[in-house]
Amino acid sequence: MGASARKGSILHMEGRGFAGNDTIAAISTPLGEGGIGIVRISGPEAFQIGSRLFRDPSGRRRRALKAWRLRYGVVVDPETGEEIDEALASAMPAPHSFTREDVVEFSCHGGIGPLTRVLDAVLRCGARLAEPGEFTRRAFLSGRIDLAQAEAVIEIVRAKTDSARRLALANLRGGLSATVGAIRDDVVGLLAEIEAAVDFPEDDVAAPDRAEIVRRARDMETRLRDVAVRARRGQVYRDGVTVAIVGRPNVGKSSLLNALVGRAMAIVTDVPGTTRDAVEDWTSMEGVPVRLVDTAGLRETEDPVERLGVERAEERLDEADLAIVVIDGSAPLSNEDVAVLGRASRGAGGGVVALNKSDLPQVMTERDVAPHARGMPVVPVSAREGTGIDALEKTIAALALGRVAGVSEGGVMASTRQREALERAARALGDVACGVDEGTPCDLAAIDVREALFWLDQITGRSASDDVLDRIFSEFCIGK
Ligand SMILES: Nc1nc2c(ncn2[C@@H]2O[C@H](COP(=O)(O)OP(=O)(O)OP(=O)(O)O)[C@@H](O)[C@H]2O)c(=O)[nH]1
Ligand SMILES: [Mg+2]
Repeated sequence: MGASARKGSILHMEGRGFAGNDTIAAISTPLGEGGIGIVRISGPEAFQIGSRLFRDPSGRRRRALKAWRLRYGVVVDPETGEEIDEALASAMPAPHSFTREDVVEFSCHGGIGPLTRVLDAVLRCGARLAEPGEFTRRAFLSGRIDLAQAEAVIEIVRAKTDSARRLALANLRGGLSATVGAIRDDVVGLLAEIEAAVDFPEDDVAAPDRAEIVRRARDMETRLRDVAVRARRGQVYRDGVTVAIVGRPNVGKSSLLNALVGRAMAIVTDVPGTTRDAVEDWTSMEGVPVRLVDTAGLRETEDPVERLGVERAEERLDEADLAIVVIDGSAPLSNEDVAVLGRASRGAGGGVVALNKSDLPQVMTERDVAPHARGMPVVPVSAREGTGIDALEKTIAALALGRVAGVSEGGVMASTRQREALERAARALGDVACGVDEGTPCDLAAIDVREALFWLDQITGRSASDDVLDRIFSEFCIGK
C-alpha cells in the first residue's frame, strides 16, 4: 500500500477498503491527433515503472525521475530498449498528487500510435489498465475530494457554457460540500439535543423546548429547499432547455431563429408555409444553453407535405421545455394565433409571446394579446431589425431558471442524485417539525432527524454505497 493510502482520510476509507493497492495507468488525453498526449500512472509502483521506461535524450542511459521536476527524455520499450517516443516526464509523490498516490505522467506527442505504445509498455511493466474514472475515484477514496467534488469534475468536463463551468468549478472548490456541511452541522446539533432528552428524561437536562425544535427544523428545511431550487437552476445551466418557436405561417418564426442564433440558419421567404422540417440550433441566453427549434407554421392545410410539417411542429411543441409563440403585430389576431397560444400555454413550462414585426405599423399591442396569452409574458420584437431580442432572451432565461420569490439568486450545480438527496433531507426535516409540533415523542422525531442526516451524507459521500460510487464513476472516461 502506498504512502498516500496511509495518509488518506479515515472517513472515506472506513468500511469500503482502500482501492489503491495496485498501480493503474491510462491514456488521459483524447484518442486522436493532438499537440500533446498524456499517459498517467498512479500507485505504489508508479515511480519504479516510470524509471524503467525513461531514458536520457540520447536514449542510452536511464534517466532518474525527480519529484516535482519536468524532465525531458525518451520512453523506451522495456524489453528491446527500442525508442517509442520523446516525452516530458513529471513525477508527483504521494500525497501531493491528484490521487494522493505516487503519480508519473509522460507527456508524449499526441497521437494514437505513440500513446498506445507507451501505455502498452507501462502495462507490461506491471501496471493495470485503469477503469473509467478510477483516478478520480482514488482521489475520493483517499479523502482528497468528497463525492460532490468528484461529480464536479465530470460537470466541468461537460460544461456547455461559461456559467455551467463556473458553477461546476465552485463545487470542485468545495461549494456544495460547504453549503451542505453547514446545514449538516446544525442537523447534528439538533439530533444531539433531542437525543439528550430521550436518554436522560428524568435528569435535570432541561426538557427541550418543543417550539424551538420546530423552529430550527423548519429553518433547516427552508435552507435545504433553497439549495434544491438553486440546484434545479444549476441543472438548467448544465443541461440547457429546449425551446420551440411556434406560430401560424409567415409570422417570422424562422427570422426570429436567425436573429436569436445570430446567423442565417433557417430559410426565410414571404411565402407562407416555407418551413417544413424542424430546424434547430444551440445558443446561449444569459448563460443558459438553449436549443432552439424552428417549426412549420401551424394551420389547417391540404398540402400533404406541409401537413407532415405541421404534425412535426406540434410534436416538437409538446416535447419542448418552453415555447416562443410568434404573433405578427402588424396584422389582426387570427383564430390560428389564438389556437397556438392555447396549445403552448398548456405545455409543461409555458412560454413567452414574441409580438413580431414591431418595425411595421402595429395593428396590435401587448394589451390586445395579453388576454389570450394565458399568463405568458408578451415581448415586442422585430426579428428583422433585431430590436427586443435582448429582452426576449432575458425573459426566456428567467422562465427556464424558474425564478421563485424568496429563493436566493444564483444556481448551484448538483446532479439529479444530489438534488433528490437534498429534497429527501428537506422532507425529513419537515416531518420533524410537523411531528414535534403535533406532540410526537422525541425518540420518534430523532428517527426523522437521522434520516435527514443520512441523505445529507449521500451528497458528500460519507454514506454513499459502493453501488452509488460505481454508477457515478462509470460516467467518467478512462484516464480521468
Ligand atoms: N418587417 C418585418 N418583416 C419580417 C419580420 N420578421 C419576418 N419578416 C418577414 O416575414 C416573412 C416571413 O418570415 P419567415 O421568417 O419566413 O416566417 P415563418 O414564420 O418562418 O414562416 P413559415 O415558415 O412559412 O411558417 C418574410 O418575408 C420576412 O422577411 C420583422 O420583424 N419585420
Ligand atoms: Mg419558417
